[in-house]
Amino acid sequence: MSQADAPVLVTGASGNLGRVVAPLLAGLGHRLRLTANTPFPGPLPEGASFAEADLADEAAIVALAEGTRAIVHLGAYVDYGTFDLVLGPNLRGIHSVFEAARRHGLRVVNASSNHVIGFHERGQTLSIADPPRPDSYYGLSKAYGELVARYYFDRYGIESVNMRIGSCFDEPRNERMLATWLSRPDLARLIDCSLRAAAPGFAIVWGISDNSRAWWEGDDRARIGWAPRDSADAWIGRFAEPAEGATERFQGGRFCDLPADR
Ligand code: 15L
Repeated sequence: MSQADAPVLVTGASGNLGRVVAPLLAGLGHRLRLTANTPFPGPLPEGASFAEADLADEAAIVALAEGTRAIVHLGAYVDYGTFDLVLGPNLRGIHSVFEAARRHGLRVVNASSNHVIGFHERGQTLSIADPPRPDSYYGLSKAYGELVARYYFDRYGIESVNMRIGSCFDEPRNERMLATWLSRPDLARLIDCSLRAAAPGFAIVWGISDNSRAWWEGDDRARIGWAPRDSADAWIGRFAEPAEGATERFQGGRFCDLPADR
């Protein structure tokens, strides 16, 4: 089997993003080796295999990555929560993934999040040069993930595309998502471009569709040749105007309005 025919390892395959994106990636011609800590919901995409594993189990992730050509890392604890909730899947998990990438010489396409910058106020337009302002332990864990990616590139030359995903749902659900929405096909194409790019180096890309209300611009998308095709603009005017409160003040939305963990 040539390197080009080798599968791509996808973590978090049974999660909210993984279960939707896996069939889209298969449709774009990628052979997939799926993994998650719960069974894949439904039939596997064409040509895919599935193995259950815990992201905190480094040896298992290293073994699963053997013979693959890249890792698409979608697995995580993905909500507001305590340090203990993110410790295994997110903090140990990102370490397992980058160690697997280093051991096998693989590129990583890493699902980061807008919650890395959630405590920036709305109305400011950010670029990836702006400092992180995480809004939760989840956001902190994603900021750590980006730093791990940076470190593994500088020290070991492991390339990665770090997708700061906004709100990836079937359609925008509220006023905030007019700025933050990412369509699922745009996410699949972003991953596809990240896998095919000749030399991404260390890249950060805002994971949002072509939304005229976006707060985020200035990233590394040109280096991977990605441009979104969808837009939240068709939903403008469909949601009630926001009320006052932290949820409406900060870019991270409801994560900024929740009580402190401790
Ligand atoms: C995320 O990172 C979460 O995984 C998702 O559930 C949403 O909250 C999304 O961000 C968002 O900010 O809308």
